[in-house]
Amino acid sequence: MTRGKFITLEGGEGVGKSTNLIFLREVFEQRKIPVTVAREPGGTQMAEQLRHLLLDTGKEAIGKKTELLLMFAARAQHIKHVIEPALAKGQWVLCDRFTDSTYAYQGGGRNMKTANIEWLERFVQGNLKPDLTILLDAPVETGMKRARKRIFTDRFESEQISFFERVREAYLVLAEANPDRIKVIRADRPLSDVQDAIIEALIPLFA
Ligand code: T5A
Repeated sequence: MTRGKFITLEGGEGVGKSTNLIFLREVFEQRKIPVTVAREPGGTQMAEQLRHLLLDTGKEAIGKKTELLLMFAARAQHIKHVIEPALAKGQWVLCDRFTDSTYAYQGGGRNMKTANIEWLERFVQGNLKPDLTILLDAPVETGMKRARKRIFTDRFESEQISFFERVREAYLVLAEANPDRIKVIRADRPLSDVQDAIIEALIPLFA
């Protein structure tokens, strides 16, 4: 059995990750590629409960360390119960956010030490890394404008613009350091152009 491919979609708020995940699922289904669609934080019953704790604007402030550890706790469940079994069965896994989000949000946004994130990444994931990461990049204001159309604002969306500028910068630094894995696609243009660029980025994996 050939192991499936692991593809992640990344980017700041409102850049179009969920929209393009749906598009990609259709592309795979048309090509008869078996696919599992997932999101982080979340993806299992317990990980979705952790997502709720992480995104809820509750009364008790969540410390930076708690936030980081809960992200990896949810990820450990997700890997064990969804991602690894699907890849082992030959399915492709399409995931809305993964560990690059932790480097961007907890590392860039919250200024947490990269070395701590790297240690947790090794501890939780072993050798697991995405085969391809599509980084949708747009000016912060563009993404926020799109995200604001929604009724609910989660805990992260309540952050200052400067937080999201740091997140964007951290993503671009990651992309520069991992040019083979991370493909940056400009997301501040018509959706059809974004989707053409996504397909182009996928071609090497289809070969
Ligand atoms: N987080 C997550 C961490 O801090 N650390 C971690 O390790 C992880 C895994 C999760 C939050 O958790 C944080 C980051 C996040 O803040 P989420 O809901 O998964 O939250 O992520 P969000 O970024 O908040 O999701 P959004 O729904 O806001 O953004 P999307 O999915 O990027 O955007 P989407 O597809 O919903 O599109 C937004 C709107 O824009 C339109 C869409 O139709 C939609 O209305 N749109 C476009 N309009 C014009 N042109 C285009 N090209 C468009 N593309 C989309």
